[in-house]
Amino acid sequence: MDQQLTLPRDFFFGAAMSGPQTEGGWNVGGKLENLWDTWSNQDIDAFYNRVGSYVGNNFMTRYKEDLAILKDLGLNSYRTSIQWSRLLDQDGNINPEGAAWYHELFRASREAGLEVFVNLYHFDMPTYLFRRGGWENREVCEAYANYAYQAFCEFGKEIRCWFTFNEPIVEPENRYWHPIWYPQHTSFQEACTVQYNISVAHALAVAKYCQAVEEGRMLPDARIGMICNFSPSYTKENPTPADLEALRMNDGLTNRWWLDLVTKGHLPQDVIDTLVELGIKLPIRPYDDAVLAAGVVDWIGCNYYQPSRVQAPSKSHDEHGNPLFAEPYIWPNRVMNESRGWEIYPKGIYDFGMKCKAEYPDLEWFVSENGIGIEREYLNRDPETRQVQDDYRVEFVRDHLSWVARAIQDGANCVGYHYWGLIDNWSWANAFKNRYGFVEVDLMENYERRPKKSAAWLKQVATTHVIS
Ligand code: BGP
Repeated sequence: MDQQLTLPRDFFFGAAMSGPQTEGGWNVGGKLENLWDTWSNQDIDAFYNRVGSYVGNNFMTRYKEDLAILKDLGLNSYRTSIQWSRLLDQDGNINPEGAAWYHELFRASREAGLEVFVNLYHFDMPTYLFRRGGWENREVCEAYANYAYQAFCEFGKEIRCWFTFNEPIVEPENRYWHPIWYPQHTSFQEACTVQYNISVAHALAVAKYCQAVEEGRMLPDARIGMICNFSPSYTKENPTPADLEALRMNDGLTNRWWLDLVTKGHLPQDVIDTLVELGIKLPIRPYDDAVLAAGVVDWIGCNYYQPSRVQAPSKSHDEHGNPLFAEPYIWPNRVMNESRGWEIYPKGIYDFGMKCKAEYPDLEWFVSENGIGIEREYLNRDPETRQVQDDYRVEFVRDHLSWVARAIQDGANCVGYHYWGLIDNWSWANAFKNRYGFVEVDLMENYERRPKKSAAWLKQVATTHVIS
């Protein structure tokens, strides 16, 4: 793309991170164990280089420095998450030390001139609730609604932008359907139960948000949303009816499920019908229609890393007896980020914007995560300055931002861009394997922060809103 593109002046330009991946302090100040801590304690070999959840990227110690870095790079906002296991005690009441940490973080952010977007849940179920069934238990949805309400009451006068969940599809998929994360189950039925109950939990939390608004506990311009990894779904160029059917269910389960919930207050009927035909039992209770109807939000975040390309499956069930809706389709022109195994397809963000414009025209959205994680990046150092030379990061972000700018030009209702992992952070079971940051975290030097080569470019774009 040669034409110079710009982003709107009032655009949210910032960073995304999460509590469990940055804070550290896993067992201080009354914090309870969450599933990451429990998995780290039980099976540290499951984590890359045996680095568990304990320290994050040491944000609780270095937050002032990190906020100064964001500010210096010209960013105006960032997203993090409150950890349920830090904010509340086992009785569902505020843990004063946990609350004090978030008050201090939000105060320091205000002082730095940064708007904080607060997400309430980022894959971090408190372990005592997991032991009561986690998202398979409807009572945990009620407990989540209580947690959300406590957070609204505690921080309602400090925070304007709230989100109920980050990527709610990921726990059903990675914990219950595919054995990727603890407890590594392989049951599509369980995954559906969890996905349904998370949808209920989201709607209950939005209802609590509305209650807090009515009670005058929130800022006048407060807003609530949900953040999803909407990976635009594609199939082959000349698809068969079976390919299109694969596309319908893939897109239906991962994208339309949440888009319908947050814009229409119900789940997509064609997807529910297919699940019922397959004998899947959703834990639907009487009056759930009314519960889910409360789930409509003010705006959404779209985490975009890669497209989803699918084709008709070659068999109807997998080795665990779960139904197979689709198989990956390898696009002949694909470009890969080999470190992460994800396709790089910047135009996907434009396609998402156009889809929203066509199908959900009133919906405001922003890019809530986008980034590139590279393995063994520390080998690409300038021999003299030792600075990481990450030109590929500039290329990746420039290409994506260009498509964001084009989408806005073509009428997309996109109001911001948050880069994921601006300062290297802990990435679940991959720990510090793939580095996303514009700023390096040196694990050998007490988590010291050092700008990579790309940081100067980011600053230029963030301060001018011109994509250079
Ligand atoms: C998103 C998550 C983030 C983050 C990111 C990068 O799905 O919301 O928490 O981790 O992906 O992925 P990964 O860390 O697996 O490389």
